[in-house]
Parts: sequence; structure tokens; C-alpha cells
Amino acid sequence: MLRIAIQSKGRLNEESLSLLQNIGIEVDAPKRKLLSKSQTFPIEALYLRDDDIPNVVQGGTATLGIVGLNEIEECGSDVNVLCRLGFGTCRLSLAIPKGEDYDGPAWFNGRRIATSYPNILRKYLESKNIDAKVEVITGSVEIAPAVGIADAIFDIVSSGSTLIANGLREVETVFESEAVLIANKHISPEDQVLIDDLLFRIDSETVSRGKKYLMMNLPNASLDEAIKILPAMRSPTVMPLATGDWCSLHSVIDAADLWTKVRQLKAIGAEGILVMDVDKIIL
Ligand code: PRT
Ligand code: ZN
Repeated sequence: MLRIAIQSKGRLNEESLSLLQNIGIEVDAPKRKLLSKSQTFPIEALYLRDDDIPNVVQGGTATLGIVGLNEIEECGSDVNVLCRLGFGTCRLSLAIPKGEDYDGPAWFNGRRIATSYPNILRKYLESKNIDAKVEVITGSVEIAPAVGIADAIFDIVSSGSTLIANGLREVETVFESEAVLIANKHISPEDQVLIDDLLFRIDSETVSRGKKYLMMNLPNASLDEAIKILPAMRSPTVMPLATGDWCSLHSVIDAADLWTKVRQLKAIGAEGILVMDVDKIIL
């Protein structure tokens, strides 16, 4: 039986649970429960604060965990990162008051920088040979310059709106992060079989995320053009239609490209375009 540590509430909770659900693993959401056993896979979820997840996996209380890569880097945890999960995407950046002139990382020499990520920050400052004072604070880092605790901040940025709302400007991106699946370094052979199954399912889930399945009718004369517009996994599937010089074309595309591709396909004569969600792609 595997045990996977998941954030009990916060930014990664919902997407961690929906990832499990999408790969056929149902667990109860963390209401007042610390542990929840799945009825559909030999795994139980252990709900924790994200800060505790790296240590719990390193120590073996949980075999697996889902946590931001930023936490692993900050704690220097001795765990294996099995795969990136494509959600919880953010970056750790340096930001300064927006009115300041900025001429590169040397700006930080002799300045105070507020952060909850002192280890990642110190490593960066050392690599750039910068002598700055690191002020460790655990919450609301973005208000530090306004209240005079620091001259700059080093914090998580996602949309950037928190920085703008606090009169700050992002000047250096230091670390790119997203949610990752981590594992204890000592895995029994039985657990390894389960983990391999889990990774296979996650892989197909990751590949199919944000994909659309397109079907359309197309004049045969436009086929070469259409194949250039639709670079599918191998090449699009083409089937002749009963009537004359037309074919039916099927392909998988990135959802982000949908409307651009549809416009291009219409322009070369495509008709009856059907767009469908993709549930799973098993490569
Ligand atoms: O209670 P617990 O300790 O479990 O949670 P937490 O409050 O420590 O963490 P939580 O839930 O805020 O974040 C969990 C993880 O989500 C982080 O470790 C990151 O890996 C990831 N993540 C992704 C983020 C963000 N995006 C994010 N935007 N974590 C925090 N933020 C905060 C950031 O600190 C800043 O205050 O959002 C603000 C910036 O957002 P924008 O969109 O305004 O730039
Ligand atoms: Zn936390």
C-alpha cells in the first residue's frame, strides 16, 4: 500500500486531488480526516501543510508526495523528484520598488531583501557575488518595502498582480517552479510496481491535458495544405468519403491553437468541423 502526502488546503490541494481522480484514483477530500484510503487503488492520502511534505517523504512516513518544486529546493530535501505535474506553476523572483532605477543584479549589493525562501536566495546571491542582507519573514513578504523592513523582496510570482498592487517591479527570475511528484529514496519492489503504474497513468494524463480532437470534411485537393496546418502525433488520419473528391480528416491539436487552426482550415475549404475533448492519450 502506497501513502501519498497531499496539501490539506491551499493552492495545490484541489489540483492534486483532481489529478488523482483523472487517473482513476478516488480519495475523500480532507474535511476532518488526516488519512483517506482509496477504494480504487492501493494508496492512501495523507493530508498535510505543504511545508511538512518534503520531510515526511524523506523520512518515509509517506512513500510519495505532491508539493511545489520550490519547497524541495528550499528544504534541500533528500527525495527523488519523479515527474513534473504541470500545475501550481510559478516563479521565485526578485522585485524592487517600481520607481527605482535598476541596472542589473549588482543593484542588490548592500540592500536588504525580505523573503520566506532564504536558502534559494542565498544560493543565488552567492552565485552572483552579491553582498545583500537577507531578512526572513514568513508571511506578506510583498509589504516589506512599504513598511521599511527591506529594500526589495524575493517571493513567489504567478500572475504578477500582487507585485503591481504593492508598487513593486519584478527584475530577476531566479527559480521556475511547478507541482512535482516526489518519492522516498528507498522503495520496496512491491511499491515500485505500484509507482510504475501510477507514473504510466500520470504520463497519459499529462499528454492529454489541453488537447482537442478535430474531425472535418476536406476537398482532396487541400489535403497537403491541411497536413501542414495539423502536425498530429504521427500524421493526421485521412479517410475517403463516399462522395467524389472529398475526405474526412482527424487530428489531435493543442486547445490553445484551436481557433487559429480552425480559421486556417476553413480558408482551405474544410467543412463540418467537429471539435471534441480528449479524455486520455496512451502513447
Ligand atoms: O497552508 P500551507 O502551508 O499548506 O500552504 P501555503 O500557504 O504555505 O502555500 P500556498 O497554498 O499558498 O502555495 C502552495 C504552493 O503553490 C507554493 O509552494 C507554490 O509551489 C505554488 N504556487 C503557485 C504559489 C503561487 N502559485 C502563488 N501565486 N504559491 C504562492 N503564491 C502567492 C505568492 O506567495 C504571492 O503572495 O501568490 C502571490 C503572488 O501571486 P500573483 O498571481 O499575484 O503573482
Ligand atoms: Zn506552507
